[in-house]
Amino acid sequence: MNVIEPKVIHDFQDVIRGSEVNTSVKLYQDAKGFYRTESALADDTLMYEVYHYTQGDDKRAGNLNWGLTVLYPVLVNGECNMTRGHWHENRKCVEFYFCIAGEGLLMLMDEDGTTWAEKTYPGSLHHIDGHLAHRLINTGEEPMKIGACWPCDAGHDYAAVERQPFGYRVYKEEGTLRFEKVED
Ligand code: PAN
Ligand code: ZN
Repeated sequence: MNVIEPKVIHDFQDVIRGSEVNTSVKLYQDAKGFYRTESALADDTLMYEVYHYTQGDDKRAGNLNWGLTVLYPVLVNGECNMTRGHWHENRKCVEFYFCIAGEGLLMLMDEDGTTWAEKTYPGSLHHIDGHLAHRLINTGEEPMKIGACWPCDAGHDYAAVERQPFGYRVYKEEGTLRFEKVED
């Protein structure tokens, strides 16, 4: 029997490594529109990184992506750093998130705009139904690392979240979280 090395290493102390791992980086200049106000943060401030890996056809139904988001502890005029947030284009596609490091919130929104959040901390596991928009928010003091597994044919529907934004914004003021309701 031939025994070979794995193609990919998900080092929980670090990131996902392997020659076929894709990495994307979100800087403040790409993320300005997510926040209620613009801040004086440098345009090249690193907000988050996304690593993802699959093997074979990355659109084939039944195939899976494995991923990692590293969301840095940045405040934008007091508003906690967050991912852009999306529904899956294919609303049938579920996703698992699990927290490896840091602490924060997984904000969820149904198609009526009802918004709530699950706490994330090391070991927390989150099943995200296909009809829920999802966004990560770092409320802590260290990089938040969230692993994920989702179907390759899920797609990302960002436009729907622009039409119907998440119902709350999350601020951290003198160490205390404040949730601000977004008015329609
Ligand atoms: C994740 C997200 C990742 C970045 O891999 O894509 O956390 O969030 P945005 O895509 O909203 O910027 C996922 O949920 N994939 O389906
Ligand atoms: Zn997703």
